[in-house]
Amino acid sequence: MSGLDVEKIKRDSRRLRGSVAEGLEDPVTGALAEADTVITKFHGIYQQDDRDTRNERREARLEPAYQFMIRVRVPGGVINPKQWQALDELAGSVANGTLRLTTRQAVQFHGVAKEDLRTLMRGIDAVLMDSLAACGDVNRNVMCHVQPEASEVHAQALQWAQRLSAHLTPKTGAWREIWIDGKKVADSETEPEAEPLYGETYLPRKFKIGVAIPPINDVDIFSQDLGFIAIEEEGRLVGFNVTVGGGLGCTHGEPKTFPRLGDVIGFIPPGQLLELAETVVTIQRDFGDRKERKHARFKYTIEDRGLDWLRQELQGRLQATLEPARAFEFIHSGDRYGWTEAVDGSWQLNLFILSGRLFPQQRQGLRVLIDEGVVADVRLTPNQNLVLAGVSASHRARVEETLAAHGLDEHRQASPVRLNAMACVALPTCGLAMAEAERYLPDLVRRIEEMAARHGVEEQPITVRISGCPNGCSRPYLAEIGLVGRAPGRYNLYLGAGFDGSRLNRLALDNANEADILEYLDGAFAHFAAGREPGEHFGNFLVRAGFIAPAHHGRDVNL
Ligand code: SRM
Ligand code: SF4
Repeated sequence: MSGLDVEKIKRDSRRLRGSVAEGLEDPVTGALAEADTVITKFHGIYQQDDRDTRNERREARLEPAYQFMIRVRVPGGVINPKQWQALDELAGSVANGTLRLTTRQAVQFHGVAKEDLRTLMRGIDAVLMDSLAACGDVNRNVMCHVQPEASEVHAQALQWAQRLSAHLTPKTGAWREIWIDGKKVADSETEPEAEPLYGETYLPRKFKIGVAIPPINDVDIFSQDLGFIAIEEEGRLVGFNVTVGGGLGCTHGEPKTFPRLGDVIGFIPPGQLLELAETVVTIQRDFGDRKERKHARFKYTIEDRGLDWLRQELQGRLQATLEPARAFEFIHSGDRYGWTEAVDGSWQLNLFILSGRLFPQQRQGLRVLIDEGVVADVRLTPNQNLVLAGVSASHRARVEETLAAHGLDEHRQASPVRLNAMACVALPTCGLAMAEAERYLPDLVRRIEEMAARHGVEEQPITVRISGCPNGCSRPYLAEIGLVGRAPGRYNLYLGAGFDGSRLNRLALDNANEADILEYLDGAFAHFAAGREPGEHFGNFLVRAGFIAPAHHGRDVNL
């Protein structure tokens, strides 16, 4: 993929059409043309192959077992019952039987064959969902804190997240034309439709936006290209602090690439949110690096040009000026499990789903509750978990009993370490994985749980996140214990991030095997058990005690 001229492919694609429709009709291969695999990302579709069978098939002189991953966009993570039923049915009929909840509140199908792509897309379209802009060089799924019914402010913040998503979605008709109705909006003879915000080459790279509501930083606001921190005064949403330039992906051995925390640059009232977001996106469109994709994220534009430059650029383009940032405090970047009562008197239950993977038995349990009508909507959390919302008090017992019968009650008994653990997908579907992540997480967590118990700190919540490569899809550089894949069975170990998502961690062990990682962690736990202050979190302790030096800047993370 690195050899492809992505800018040219975008420009020549006639607003994201390429030859995707023709490729779907080709029965000779299960794959699409290489340039079209760039285009389909903008449609939320990734061409993959089953890496578990790759060598075997190569030896048998077969083409790789091509299959597709489809990411459905779910702004703010809210899914209604009809939509859930459709997703569930498609998972069983055209995907690999699982639904995968992601770290950005979207849903993924894995293992879909080329000939089933249209069936899947029509299935989601029928319930008013789509996958346009779930991937690609555009604004992606907009994240939002997940319990909007907890207060008026939550409900308003969710609405803003959904409006942001709608405002920044590409205007191309290609998604509908290719996947749904085949009606040509543009062909090689006619001019394609206008794409007023993005233009013909879209953004230099992906762009991510999140909305956080203090004191919970579940969306990891400092990892977003553009973040909005809701500011509440006397129970009212008065506006948002704005963060810019977060991002986590990097490449092993390339110090020019690094994770970066977003900077808070000021405050805006709610009415300026859409204009501000659009303006930031156009600044990145105009100034982001279009030559080197590894240097094309907004964080590098800011790093290279500086925040003063950004402020000036904003001033020149915006009607209004940013006010000074208001005070806020985060305490936690995870989910709050269990039942909470909403302002309307209904109840919501935050479940734990290990690595966001819903297997058939778990899907079935959720289906029972949805079909019985006891859940008003399903919400996906930014930590790969799930909230059942709008449950009446009289249905709580029924919900609990059904969940327990289907292996969905881990939130009641799992350890604090397990409840704060995440892994990216990695093998066998991710083409970029260097090591296992999702499939390794249960073993790793078990070992850390045993270790914590040996040191008498098993009641401490500690964030553990594994990514199969340095792209950091599980946000491992913001975990108190972060593992990042180097090679099969080998990881970099990072320690010392803040529990509230406001400090990056730092490299503790380079390219280590499991035994070395566990031995190192054992030492860290021994110190923690002996020296922590009441209420002190693991990452904060390791930094305070000098066990690991703090990362003052993203460039320090890999030093
Ligand atoms: Fe990611 C690429 C999975 C959240 C940084 N990510 C990928 C791909 C599509 C691999 C590829 O390009 O071929 C992975 C598909 C695996 C599969 O088989 O499903 C993949 N990323 C995921 C998900 C599903 C991980 C998960 O376990 O939940 C998350 C989907 C989010 C969504 O719904 O939109 C996911 N990815 C993230 C995050 C976390 C976040 O956004 O909060 C990050 C770090 C934040 C950031 O963007 O800086 C992230 N993914 C990347 C990168 C590195 C980008 C960079 O700036 O260098 C890549 C590689 C790339 O873009 O070239 C990547
Ligand atoms: Fe794949 Fe790497 Fe992302 Fe994991 S972190 S899903 S291995 S790209």
